Amino acid sequence: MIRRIDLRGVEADVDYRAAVPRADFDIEAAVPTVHAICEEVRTRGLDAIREYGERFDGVLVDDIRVAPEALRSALEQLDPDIRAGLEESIRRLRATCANELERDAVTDLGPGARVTHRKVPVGRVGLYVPGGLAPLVSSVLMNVVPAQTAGVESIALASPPQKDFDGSVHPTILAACALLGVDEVYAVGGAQAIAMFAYGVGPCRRVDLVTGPGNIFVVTAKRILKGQIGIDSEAGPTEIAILADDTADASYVAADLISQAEHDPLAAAVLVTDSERLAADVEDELEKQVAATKHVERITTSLSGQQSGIVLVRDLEQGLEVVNSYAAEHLEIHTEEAAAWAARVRNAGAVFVGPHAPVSLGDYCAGSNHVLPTAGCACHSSGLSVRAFTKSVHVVEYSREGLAEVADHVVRLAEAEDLPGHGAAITVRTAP
Ligand code: HSO
Ligand code: ZN
Repeated sequence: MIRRIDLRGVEADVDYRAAVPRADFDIEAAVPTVHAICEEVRTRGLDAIREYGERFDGVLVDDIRVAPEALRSALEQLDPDIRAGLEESIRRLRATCANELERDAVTDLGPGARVTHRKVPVGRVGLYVPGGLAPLVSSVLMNVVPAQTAGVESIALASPPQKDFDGSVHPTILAACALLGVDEVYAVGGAQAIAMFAYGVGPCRRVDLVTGPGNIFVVTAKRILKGQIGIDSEAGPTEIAILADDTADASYVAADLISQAEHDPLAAAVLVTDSERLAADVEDELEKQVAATKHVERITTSLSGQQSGIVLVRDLEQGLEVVNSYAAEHLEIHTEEAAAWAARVRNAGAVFVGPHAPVSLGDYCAGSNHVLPTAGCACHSSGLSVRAFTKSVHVVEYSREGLAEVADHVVRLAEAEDLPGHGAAITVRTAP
């Protein structure tokens, strides 16, 4: 079901990314189609949005903005156990987010010379919540809570219209919005939702920043419209990598690989281990556990795809190199001294340390965020956090004395760049 990739004989300094490839998630190939969708939305507005809803989601939506009563009644009808779960998740997320808030950094550089690095929330954000293979209600919380904690004033949320719910957004997603006090919700999915946010269409004003995961259309639209709007990382198909030694419990490892394979036939599940025994036991466990789970087909496709595998390494040092170059969305560490290995991880969207911190805990209730960079982007990008919804501005305050102190340096540097006008803007103030 899952292939083995033996890297034990491979010398250092190789590009391990090539040895453990991702699934085909070809954003560039989708650009022409998605570009056309964005242009239609830009030029034809609501009509285009409604037509794409009919074509891609199978339902013609009358009013794309969800009515306030629909939000209220979704919350009233929410199963109390699900509500309790959402509330616990919100409580934990709020606690970590509150702790992430950054203060302004004020630096005094001498008398009358101050620079403040001021943290400012983004004004208006558009949050995307997928509704495809599963309505990801937890993603509502993962987007909204950090945005609210950052102090974002205006939050709009879009999720695909559901045929089974009269073209509205899935009721559990609506209930979560109501629970969080988000009242601007649109039944719009895919690339058209991102274009709506970027251009401002019908009842939806343009936003400054779009965040949230999505399918190839959503991710491609984010790439095309980046610049027009800010985006978080490009979150593609889910990935889990596990670094494990002989002490790992094969039933835990297999369950965790399956948990993320469950998302998507393109999801990647990668075990990196120096233990033949563990590799064999995980293979047996996968056979057993997959047969007993619900979404067998999707999971089997994911686990048997080129993007998944059991990678055999000489030792954990080589394993660490592999996981650092792979830069997984989620990385679990099941080894002795797991925290010490985790501390040496540079590239991962989130790291889960030891046998009792599975990714699915992080998906719902750990207090961490589950909107994370995929496709190796963890080597340069971060997952959602309060910081993703915050900009910073340098505020420069100098007095005449403060300016005089540094004036000669500025003038000389300006001369060196043959920009005497720059220097003159200093001397006009400081010349006696
Ligand atoms: N593992 C997904 C998030 C998710 N899981 C939502 C369940 N619901 C991507 O990080
Ligand atoms: Zn998940």
